Amino acid sequence: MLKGHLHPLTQVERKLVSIFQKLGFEMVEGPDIESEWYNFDALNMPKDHPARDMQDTFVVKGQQNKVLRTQTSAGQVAYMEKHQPPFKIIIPGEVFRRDAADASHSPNFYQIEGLVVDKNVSMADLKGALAQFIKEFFGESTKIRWRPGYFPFVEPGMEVDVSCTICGGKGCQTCKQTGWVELLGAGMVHPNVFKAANYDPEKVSGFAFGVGIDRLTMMKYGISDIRVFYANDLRFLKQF
Ligand code: 2U9
Repeated sequence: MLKGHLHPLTQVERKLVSIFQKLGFEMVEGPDIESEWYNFDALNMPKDHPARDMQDTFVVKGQQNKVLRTQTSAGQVAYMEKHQPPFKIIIPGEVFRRDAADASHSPNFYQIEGLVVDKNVSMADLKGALAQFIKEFFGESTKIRWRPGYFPFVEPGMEVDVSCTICGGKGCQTCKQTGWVELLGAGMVHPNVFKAANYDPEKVSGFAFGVGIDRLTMMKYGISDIRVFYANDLRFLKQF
């Protein structure tokens, strides 16, 4: 009898959730349709922010101020309103952006975002947690490079690169001969985000990160086109 099995993105999502659970994170889920407040304003992206452009976001017809979430952090603000720190949460889920599909873009993709809030959370805590996750997912010998980066909801923000998982850092097509590939974004939660959730930024601090599940899956298995995940071609799916 021919049995079905889990989609590669689901397999990787479950693996990621289990890694973070071992690090003490609790999994939380949020809705696909969010208010503009949770998706943008509360994340320090005011009305004039370029990411809010209708060109980039799917707006839900007939429902005022509702959008398809562009990032799962929308649900994390809602979580903060209902819970008090300390906590460590991850939210996996599908997100939506009005990007034309090509080898590295899809209008719907999967993400996992993490949020840790407590007293005296530091950048060292952030780097420690992400290094543990990266080494468990890609292997102990993976090298990590931390670079400054900008995201409106964190300050300071950073981008994290890993030694190319395809060539091991020697240089290939995937890493454009640099030996490094960009893996994820992270940073210390912006005081304005805490204010939006009615937390006192003088009393609490936190770190957050976001990572594309499609991208991780592509890097782990050497897949060069994101569209294969959504094409339902059994010749591809059966390989997992
Ligand atoms: C709260 C506050 C801040 C989550 C973060 C990123 C940086 C990031 C991208 C990675 C690839 C999205 O899937 S992607 O396109 N995300 O770079 N995400 S910091 O920051 C948060 C989350 C929750 C309350």
